Amino acid sequence: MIKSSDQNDMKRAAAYKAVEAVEDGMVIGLGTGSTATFAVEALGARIARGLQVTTISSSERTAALAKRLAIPMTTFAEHRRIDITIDGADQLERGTLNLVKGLGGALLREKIVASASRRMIVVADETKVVTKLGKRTPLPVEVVMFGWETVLDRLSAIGCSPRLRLSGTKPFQTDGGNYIADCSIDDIADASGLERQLASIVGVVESGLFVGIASIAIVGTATGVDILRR
Ligand code: A5P
Repeated sequence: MIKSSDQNDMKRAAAYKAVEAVEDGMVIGLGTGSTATFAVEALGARIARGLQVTTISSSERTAALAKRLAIPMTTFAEHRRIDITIDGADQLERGTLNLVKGLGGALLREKIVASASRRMIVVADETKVVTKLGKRTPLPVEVVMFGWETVLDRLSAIGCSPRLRLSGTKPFQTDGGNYIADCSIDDIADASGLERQLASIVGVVESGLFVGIASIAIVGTATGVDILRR
């Protein structure tokens, strides 16, 4: 069992290493979650020392943090392309760098930001690395609010076991005002196939499967950081 303080040290080490790749003049995509937060803080510290960049956040939560840290922010209206996005993951598949993301609920904006990026650097502690995507965490699927019950039926029909995410007694709502179905899947044998299948269900907005998007992963371990490539 890894202590949470050790896990935080690993997340911090990975995030700090990733921020070393940021250079003057870049547009940076800011991820969401505890590991991405370490990266935002490290970026804020570099900006305070004179680094000149601007950023696009993948959630309202991250945007609020960036604002607090006086990190410059822009929008896709001003910058269509992002140079580097630094974001965490719930599962990171060794070899392919395919990911499961979205436990923090920001998967749609995270995927838009990552997909618009020349490079996505995944930052994670070693507990996130898996040999095959699947049962370590549920696969979050963002669905529209209208008719969500029927969308969850369709998710069941393709072999996912969906559960509507709650916040207290009410459905959890994303920044985009949608719901999330957390799908239990034991073994994701064909991530691209599953992603296509999910996208074909009317009412599914996006899934937390990131296939072929991550360029590199920086993984914090008990002894330092490992760099994983595809
Ligand atoms: C947010 O929606 C998620 O995709 C996070 O990036 C992911 O859950 C990893 O979060 P932690 O770094 O907090 O584990």
